[in-house]
Amino acid sequence: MNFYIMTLFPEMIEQGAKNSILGRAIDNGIISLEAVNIRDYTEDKHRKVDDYPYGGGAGMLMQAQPVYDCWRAVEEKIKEKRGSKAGAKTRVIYLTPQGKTFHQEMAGELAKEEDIIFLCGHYEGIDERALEEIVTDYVSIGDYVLTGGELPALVMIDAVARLAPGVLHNEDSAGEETFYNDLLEYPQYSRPEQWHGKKVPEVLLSGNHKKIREWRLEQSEIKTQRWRPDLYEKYALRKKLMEKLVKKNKALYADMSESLGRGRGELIYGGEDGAVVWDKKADVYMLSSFDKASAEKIVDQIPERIKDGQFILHEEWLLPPMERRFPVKEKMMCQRAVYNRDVSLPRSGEIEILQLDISWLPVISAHYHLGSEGYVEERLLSGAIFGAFIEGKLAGFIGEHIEGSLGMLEVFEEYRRKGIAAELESYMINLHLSRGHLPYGDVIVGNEASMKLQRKLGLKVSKEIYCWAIVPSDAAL
Ligand code: 6GU
Repeated sequence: MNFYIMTLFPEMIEQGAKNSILGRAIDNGIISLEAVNIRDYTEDKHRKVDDYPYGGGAGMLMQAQPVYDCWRAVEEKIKEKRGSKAGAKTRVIYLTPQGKTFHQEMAGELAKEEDIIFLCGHYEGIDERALEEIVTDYVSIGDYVLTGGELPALVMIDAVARLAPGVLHNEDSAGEETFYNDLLEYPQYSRPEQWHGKKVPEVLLSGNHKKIREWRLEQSEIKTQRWRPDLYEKYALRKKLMEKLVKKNKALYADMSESLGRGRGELIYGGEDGAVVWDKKADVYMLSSFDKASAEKIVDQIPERIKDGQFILHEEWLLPPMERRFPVKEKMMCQRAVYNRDVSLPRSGEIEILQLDISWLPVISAHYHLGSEGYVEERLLSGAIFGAFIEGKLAGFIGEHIEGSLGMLEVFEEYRRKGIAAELESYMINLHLSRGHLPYGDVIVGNEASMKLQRKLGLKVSKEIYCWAIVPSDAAL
């Protein structure tokens, strides 16, 4: 990930970024940062970059020419580096108190970019004509006025860079923290066990991970309610719906409650008559209409701009209004299997199960037919596919789907009837339990082999049938 900062004060950027974790990530080559001096591009013989605003008013304005030429040079550099891979125009973020307020989700969005250009203003602003030609995003870091865009650029770079893979060593640590779930972080303690007469809470010394998780959640809730009632309100709404879904039908609605509970689902609508959850990571809409009369209204909760995608319809009566609005191309009828207990499943120990890396792409793609090669590639890169090895040879694999369900199970012909599928699934169930997740999977109606396996491992299979509805993007044209 590469950051380019157009500024009149390059040392300020360099000084600000060279220490701490950000500095380490730069040294390790995980991210790169280049401060470009706008003044180097002025055509003025006195190296002047500002002038009085037409029409009068306080202060000076940065002129269009040096800003524009500086941007051209940066763009040129990026194009050269990308070569034939040149894609869409590089995002150019203008730091200004008039911009949209920066937040965690925006950081997540920007972390997907390969290159980002920041434009730091000074004086009273920049000539509008240059902004019109180069800026893609106007961003502020809060409702107060600073003397320039350098500190805001550093703030944004810090927040975005730490989300890039490999910047934080513990892959999990970017997920489970403040704002991830509309909850503030729980309090933390390190040695010594007693300090200033205060003891570390007993539960943290217990070694009981379930109890610790529960205590931390409770502390987060208390803290959020006290200090950020605005966030707490959002959280409480979601929690209430989750509890309702679990009470109504834990198996059928496991996808929705888990998406919300794992902090990846956004509650688009939640009422007495149904709910719509958007799983941000998988970009899947999950719909539920508790009574037939509300079906139309529930489908209407899907934002207007959505023209295609994947939808999980939990009740059959959602299908007619869905098909009136979207050209549904494919319907996959499923039943839900959930593992309701919190005890791990036993493992034989004879079969080795390992996370598969990207080098397995050809093998997995050749055997997995319910998704594209691109999907398998994404899953492998996310570390979501695991293989069973017998005498060092891959005998089969299992995965976690992008929306969080267990699946992609396949045992190669010559290794069947040896209990490998059960081993793989037990492994995944235990893994999900250790993360505090409810293990669940989708079983395609009529897949008796899978049904039998689920029951054997103690999963409960819903009698209700739900529908995966797929609306391909070209059908929208
Ligand atoms: Cl992005 N720029 C300036 N100058 N002041 C700010 C800001 C940006 N965000 C908050 N205050």
